[in-house]
Amino acid sequence: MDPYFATSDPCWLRPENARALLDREVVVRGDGCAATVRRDVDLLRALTGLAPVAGRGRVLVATVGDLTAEGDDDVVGRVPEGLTADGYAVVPDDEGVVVTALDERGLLHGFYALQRHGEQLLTTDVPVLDVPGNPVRMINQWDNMRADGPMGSVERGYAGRSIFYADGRVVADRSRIRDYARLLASVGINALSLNNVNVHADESRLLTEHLADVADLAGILREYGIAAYLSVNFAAPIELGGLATADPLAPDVAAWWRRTTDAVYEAIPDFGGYVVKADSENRPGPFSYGRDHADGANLLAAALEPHGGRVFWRCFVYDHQQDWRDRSTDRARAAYDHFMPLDGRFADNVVLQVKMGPMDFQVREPVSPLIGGLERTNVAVEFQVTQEYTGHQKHVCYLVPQWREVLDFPTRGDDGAPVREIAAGRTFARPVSGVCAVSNVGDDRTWTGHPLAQANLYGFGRLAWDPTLAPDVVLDEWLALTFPGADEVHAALREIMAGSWLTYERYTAPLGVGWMVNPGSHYGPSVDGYEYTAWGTYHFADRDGVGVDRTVATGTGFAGQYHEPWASTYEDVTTCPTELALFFHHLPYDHTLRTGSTVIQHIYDTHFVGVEEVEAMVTRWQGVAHLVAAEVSDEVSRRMAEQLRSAREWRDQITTYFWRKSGVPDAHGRAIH
Ligand code: GCW
Repeated sequence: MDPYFATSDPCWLRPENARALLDREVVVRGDGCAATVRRDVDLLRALTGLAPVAGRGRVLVATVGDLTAEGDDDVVGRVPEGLTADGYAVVPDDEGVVVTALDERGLLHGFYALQRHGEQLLTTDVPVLDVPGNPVRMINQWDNMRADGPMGSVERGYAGRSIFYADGRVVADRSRIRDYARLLASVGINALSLNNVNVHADESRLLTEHLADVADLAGILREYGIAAYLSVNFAAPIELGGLATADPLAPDVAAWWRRTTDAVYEAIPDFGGYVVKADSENRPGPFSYGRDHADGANLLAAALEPHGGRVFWRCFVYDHQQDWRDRSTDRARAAYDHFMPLDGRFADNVVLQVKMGPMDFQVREPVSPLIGGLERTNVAVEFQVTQEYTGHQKHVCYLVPQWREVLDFPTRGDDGAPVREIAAGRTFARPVSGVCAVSNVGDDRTWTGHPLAQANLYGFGRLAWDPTLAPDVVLDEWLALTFPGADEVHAALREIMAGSWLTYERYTAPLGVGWMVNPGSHYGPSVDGYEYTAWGTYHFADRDGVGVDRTVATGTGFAGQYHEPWASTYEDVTTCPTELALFFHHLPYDHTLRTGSTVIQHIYDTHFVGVEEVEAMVTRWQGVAHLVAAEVSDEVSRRMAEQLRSAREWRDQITTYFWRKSGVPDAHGRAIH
């Protein structure tokens, strides 16, 4: 029998959560994802010893097609309108409930919903419909095949080594991968890219030499309704094919991609497609051949098109060899400047994958203007679940509120479409749009290093499925599933986690200016760490003020990339949201913000308050730690101690730096060094 989280924490899929389901007779029809449901039911019964209890009723799991064929017209007639691919309905009948869907993936999602919502959903007296808000719900692994490269086993991974690869090959024991697929499917993820977007020589060969292993991984994912993707090297025709060029317009290059892709589909008929990072941070791309990114993306799209595959082409393209003395170049502008002129030139199976902000997953950024700019191109918004700039999974930082804010932002201004509508492809009919996120898991027993960081993976999946879910609702779901029945723990963790993103923002880089982290690791404070580097991530603090002038009038002009009213709102310091004040403006320390506080006093206040909030978190946690299993609580306690140390270090370095620069003392006379 397959293992069920044999070597790891089951996260939110604790077998006891299935009790209400297992108390009932479960009848599953079908042999695709339905077979997975049947097997998981058997596994859960074996693990829990729970058998159907007389009088509790039965749960029938079957597609609409199946029900129709069996003559269950009454049930089919009561399926609410609006069922779509991957979605499900739960319809009460005389014997209990029927979980139904157009396809077997939908059955799988319904099955996990019955574990998530238990008795409440199983006893519904009205038919319930739940369909995904985004067609594409993708996770990107940044996993490397070897651990000895500069970025280790998982680039920006904070939870141990890759669960997919070791020593240059796909791991032999794939039970952990199956458990991961189960976790992802349980929150509705339907696509997974299997390797780092920085494709090194080993991973490049996943496409060719390791294809049998990839097919095996794709087979596991298929059982869970997840399509496999590979990140590919744009220069693969040279690297793997021995060609002299990777020029997207060269016929032999196109032929190589076609042949190679045909072979992939022969091995994996439902392969998802490619993810590409090109002309970005030393990755090869079309620029080397004097071509643009539409030429590059369409090359791969043409190879994938006959098979129904897609290219996720990343827009994280900027000059990472900037001269810090050059004030005319602004990294924030780069994605829009590169890709907006190409809108309309991409093939139908190209999806532009745009990071949520114009810079790089900072704790606070405005929404990328490219998301609202593109009108004739599929868009997927990229989020980062791994906590690269948000505390390396040593700090508690529940990111769902940040993502929800991005998804809600009415970036197109007057036509009102929020990012979530754009990502869902509802504006301008873009059928393969959606959301992607960089994974935060590794082979750590808890999957995510910090046990509480599991909430971010859970939350991303839930928001990808339903981008209108409230962050607190998602948090409550996660708490209930992860710490079943522990009300006091829920109350404490709710307080600790709900506002933890804003707390993190308070004690780190102020007012949207970003970075101020140690170069390379991106952990811990170093105010000038990136100030004189080539990365384009500056704060420009001097004795008079701080911030980046991105206005059209006097700065880099970035504010002008937005639709109205945002262009004017950001341009004008009196209307620019306070939390983005230094992202858009270089302000004197004595400038009065919209909050009534001066810039310098705001910096002091938020940093002192941020640390006080972490102190309160620690105290709150200490009150309930004994109610949680020791292996989890020790891990949380250890990491919280580090969070507190680090937050104090941030506070002290930031306040001291700005006091020394400005000479302005703290109005409240607190200790600055
Ligand atoms: O945030 C930066 C990271 C890189 C990463 C890059 C990207 C995979 O520091 O490690 O590379 O973004 O998104 O491509």
